[in-house]
Amino acid sequence: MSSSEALDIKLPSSLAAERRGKVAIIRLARPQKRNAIDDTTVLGLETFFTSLPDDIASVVLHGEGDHFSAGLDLSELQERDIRQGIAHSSMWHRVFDKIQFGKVPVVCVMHGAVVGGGLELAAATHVRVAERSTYYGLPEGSRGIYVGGGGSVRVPRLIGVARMMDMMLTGRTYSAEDGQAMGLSTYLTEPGEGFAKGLALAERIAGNTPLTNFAITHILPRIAEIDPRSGYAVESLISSIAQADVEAKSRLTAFLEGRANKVVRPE
Ligand code: 1HE
Repeated sequence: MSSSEALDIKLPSSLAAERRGKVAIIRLARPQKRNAIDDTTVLGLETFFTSLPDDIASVVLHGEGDHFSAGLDLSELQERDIRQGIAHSSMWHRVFDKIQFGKVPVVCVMHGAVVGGGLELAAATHVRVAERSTYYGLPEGSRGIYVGGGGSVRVPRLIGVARMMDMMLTGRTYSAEDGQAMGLSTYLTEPGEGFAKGLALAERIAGNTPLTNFAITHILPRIAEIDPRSGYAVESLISSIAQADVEAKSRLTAFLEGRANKVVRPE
């Protein structure tokens, strides 16, 4: 495993960044407020995800303290009018889009509360790891507000409209195990083991070719949203582009010559 090094990106005190080899790590670092996400933090996330050095190949996002994130910083909500509310929500959309459709794949490691905007943030990443302490909620319904960070778009794609509706209408929360069964996470770990798992996954992802990672994170979700006939056409294009890459050719040759690892059974 690579050792930790500083990452030269200027961030607010609510965020902390480092790098380990080709993996950049970003930590929500405001545990005294349960990593509630204020405007400064959202803009800091934008700075981070748009300033990654070119030799970074994947990211791990995690949170400090007992909770991943308590969502939107509610103390900033009180003074906004409708116009300011729309601008604020649009800002979250812009920033979270830079995560989902950014330079590199992002692995999110979750623990404790993953609620409201915290769940929206996690949903904008590509692979989610949940420690068993994780629980999920969308308390917006009971607070008289509504999700504004892209949750209506991303969360139903993970768990369906009906479950999200239930969470918002009734305040229902889900455990880490339920979330794993429903698709909110795809890895479940014991408490304290999520970061190591997330880092190992990010290192594995960093070993893929950049073109393949681009196809998987930028093209796959778009194909899933278009009509199947157009989807097949886009798939033909991106698969032929990927396989024409020199690195793809050398990897295929390595397999055919018995020098590449085989696909193994799950543990
Ligand atoms: C906060 C926030 C926050 C904590 N904004 N300050 N999100 C929520 O509705 C979740 C609200 N938070 C909670 O339910 C709880 O804080 C937790 C379950 C996450 C953690 O509980 P606990 O007992 O560990 O901490 P605490 O004592 O509730 O909070 C510690 C401090 O963090 C306290 O401040 P202090 O100055 O009194 O110490 C809390 O006020 C503060 N804090 N959560 C501001 N969210 C783009 S739209 C998205 C819309 C949403 O995300 S709505 C969901 C908002």
